[in-house]
Amino acid sequence: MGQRSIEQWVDEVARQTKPQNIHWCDGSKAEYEQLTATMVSKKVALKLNEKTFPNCYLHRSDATDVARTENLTFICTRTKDDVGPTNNWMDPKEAKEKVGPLFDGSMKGRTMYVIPYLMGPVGSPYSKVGVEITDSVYVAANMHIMTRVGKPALDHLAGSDDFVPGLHSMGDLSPERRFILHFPEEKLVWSVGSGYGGNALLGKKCFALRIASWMAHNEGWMAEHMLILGLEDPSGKKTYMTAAFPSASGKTNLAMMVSSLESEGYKVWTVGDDIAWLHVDNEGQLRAINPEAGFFGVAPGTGNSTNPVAMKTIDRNTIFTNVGLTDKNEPWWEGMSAPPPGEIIDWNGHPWDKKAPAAHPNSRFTTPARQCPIIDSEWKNPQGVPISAIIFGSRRSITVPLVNQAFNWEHGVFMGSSMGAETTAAATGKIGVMRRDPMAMLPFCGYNMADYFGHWLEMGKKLKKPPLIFRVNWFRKDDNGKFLWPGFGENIRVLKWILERVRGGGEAAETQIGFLPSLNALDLHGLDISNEAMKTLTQVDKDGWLRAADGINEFYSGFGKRLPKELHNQVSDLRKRLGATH
Ligand code: GTP
Ligand code: SPV
Ligand code: MN
Repeated sequence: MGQRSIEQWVDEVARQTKPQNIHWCDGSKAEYEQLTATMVSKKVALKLNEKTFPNCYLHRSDATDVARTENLTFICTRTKDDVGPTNNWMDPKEAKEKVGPLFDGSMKGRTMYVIPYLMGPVGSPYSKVGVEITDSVYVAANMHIMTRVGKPALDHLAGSDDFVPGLHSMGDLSPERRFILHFPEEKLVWSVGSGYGGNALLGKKCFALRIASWMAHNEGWMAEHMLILGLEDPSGKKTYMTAAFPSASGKTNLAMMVSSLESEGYKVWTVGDDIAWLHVDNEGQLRAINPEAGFFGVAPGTGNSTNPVAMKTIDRNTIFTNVGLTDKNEPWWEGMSAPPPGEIIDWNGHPWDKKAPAAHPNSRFTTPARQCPIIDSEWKNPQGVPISAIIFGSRRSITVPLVNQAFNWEHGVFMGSSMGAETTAAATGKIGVMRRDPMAMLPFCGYNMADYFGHWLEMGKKLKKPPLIFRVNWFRKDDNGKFLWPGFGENIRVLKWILERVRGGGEAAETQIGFLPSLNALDLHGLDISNEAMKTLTQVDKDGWLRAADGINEFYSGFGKRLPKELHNQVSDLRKRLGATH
């Protein structure tokens, strides 16, 4: 944005949106209490059981506003080609003419919250400031948890006007008048007509991924949809890894995993669960910071058997969105526990009839990262943590093995760029549909993905010792549709092999698709899994990969001449290795 001060921008927005009053957020505890009290008095949220879930709230969003809306999300650049075939595009001038009027008087009778926030650790050269203006008290409260609000942001600005403005208004919540617009050329976000998660908490996907990926491309760093974890080995040494999985595909769970090999000394520590900002330091080492301060995690499937760490994180100071409610005034969702006795109110606020889930499949918790019992000691390190491995993963019921190591950086970029993924409830639309989701960034890359692939290739050249790249798949199914791999805490067995590979060990077979663990290379000690299942999980499905290569070629062809030639070469090399004859 041009060098406008926060005050000037706020004045301008207030003149247009006409709020009843303006609240400048300072990020204090007293302010958070005021926000939650307002949520309750305005019936935006219910207070949950103070004994068992102290300082926790339940918010029910509009029933048509429960997930990100990718079809209503646009990147607005002067040149259409700059957003590429995978993004929706609007001309910036037309976008402002069309959507601007939706903000006219949109805050009448409402409070306008001005939220200066810092993305990234305090004192980090990699952190950046955003300012969100919103008329939603729920958004303001969530931003308190997800980002560092107030002083940390103003201190970081140190009088400069270098902030990313994000204007958000609830509008009338009609999907016909819902737009999530990004203007990367002026680092500006406009969002209207949705109060939900990634559509409305503008620091998250809008700034920290879409706008940040554009900035990162220009400035030589990376903004990725990745968790960050530290894997402790028996000697106590930690090795840091990042992993990119699409929405609702296992990042939070992997980042907070309770290792089933803890008695052998392997333990996971959490640095971040959704977004990583990656920079090359002066020594040519890749380093990652978590720009966020909280977790906006998927509730369903989170329980003491799958993710006990998350359960301990969210038992206080947490906002729940679209989960069920028990007669003890506690939150409940599918996969948390057996349904408790007594009446349950579903996410719509009606008595649960058990015909549909009590919690929306994309119901969420918003919780402070500092409450995570295994938060890593380095999670606020201004320099970030050094990254030794990058993992790509997605839901693939067929073809893709449990784990597979790329031959080298370029092959790894190919693996990431061509990743297929089955869709989830995190975005509106059909669930379980296979699509290409490069680096899990399909909905989040703020520019032409061909250029993004080129940027990945360039970044590899700047690294003295590029992290090893892996592809994992916890979601392979058998003929009866059952998962072949137990997942969750057992995923440590795969991380252990990855660690061994990073250290130059770990037995592997060189195959057509990369290095696969040899039959005895994975530590399966104490795990009840059949040899047959393990075989399926670690072998190359030649026909499946030949079909995949066709799909990848088709996907790549959409980018025309802009696609880096290295990637074309990678698909034809893969086809050759698989013995393709045409
Ligand atoms: P976003 O917050 O949308 O970016 O999602 P995420 O990638 O953090 O996904 P999350 O860890 O919240 O997992 C989403 C769903 O997948 C939950 O219902 C989990 O229970 C389930 N899940 C996570 N890990 C595994 C696994 O290893 N195996 C199986 N079968 N399911 C898993
Ligand atoms: C995702 O969809 O990947 C999320 C949730 O992490 S949201 O913030 O809604 O984008
Ligand atoms: Mn996500």
